Amino acid sequence: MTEDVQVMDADWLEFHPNPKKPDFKLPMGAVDAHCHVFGPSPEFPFAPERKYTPCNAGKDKLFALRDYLGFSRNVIVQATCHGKDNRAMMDACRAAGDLARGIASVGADITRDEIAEMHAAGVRGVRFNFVKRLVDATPKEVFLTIADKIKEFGWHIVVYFEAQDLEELIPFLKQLPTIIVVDHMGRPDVSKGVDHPDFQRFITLMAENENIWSKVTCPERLSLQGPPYDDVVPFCQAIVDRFPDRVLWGTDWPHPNMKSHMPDDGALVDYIPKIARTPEQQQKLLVDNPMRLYWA
Ligand code: 0GY
Repeated sequence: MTEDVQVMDADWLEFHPNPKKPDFKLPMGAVDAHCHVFGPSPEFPFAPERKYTPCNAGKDKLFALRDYLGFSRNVIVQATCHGKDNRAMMDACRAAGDLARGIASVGADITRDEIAEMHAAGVRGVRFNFVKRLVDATPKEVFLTIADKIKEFGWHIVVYFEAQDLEELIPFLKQLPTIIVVDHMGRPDVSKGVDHPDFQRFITLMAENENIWSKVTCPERLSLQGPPYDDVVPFCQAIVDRFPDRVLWGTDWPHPNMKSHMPDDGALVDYIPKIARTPEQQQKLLVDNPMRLYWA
């Protein structure tokens, strides 16, 4: 096999082919603030150091889903299968005009000119990934060097980690000089319940650090019960109720590395009023917060 034919992993689950039309009517200007593009690999090859080879899921399909579900904008997060090659993400941002922003993955050698070029394309942050099955470990000094370089552009830092790693990460997170957005609520173990010290550690972290935001995303990844993911609702509610001005929501399309099932993106939209129960909370979660962070 040559590298220009990048066949998806044998156990790869493709995104839902025909999601339902959501019953929940999104507020005008809603932002899908966590989604990805994969390739398409003939144009944008996956990175040699990737830990998985996905199906192709390019910008055209993402924008079609955006329109179908009723979103106005996307925040496209660099997926690890593209490593630090941000071309597919930046191409999607440019193609969307002002309707998409991006989160990049970069190295400590990134230059001011390269950051400026990314900014012009719509990038507004970098992602630091601590999930061992997705990336090789990066020294904290490297991340601190990157943080120092991007802060003058007003960018923020998205962090992805798993609940068991939070305690060790807290001193590092407190060193970061920008807004920090935590992916998927720090991936709580929902079998332990909202009151467990592990999840309360995350709540306390947000309470004590006003620069820390959370995506209340990915019930399909966190749920032990499966659809309709009711076991994840209390976790999302706890964060939305307490920190309504620091939460974001996204589909996570095309849902990398889902093994149990592939969520219906329309059903995920219908989940929103379960976790943000008032129109005021929904407006902040879906419009005001992402617009302030990505489009101000
Ligand atoms: C997510 C979750 C995952 C993958 C990635 O960049 C990625 O590869 O983010 C995952 O496998 O948990 O947020 O899409």
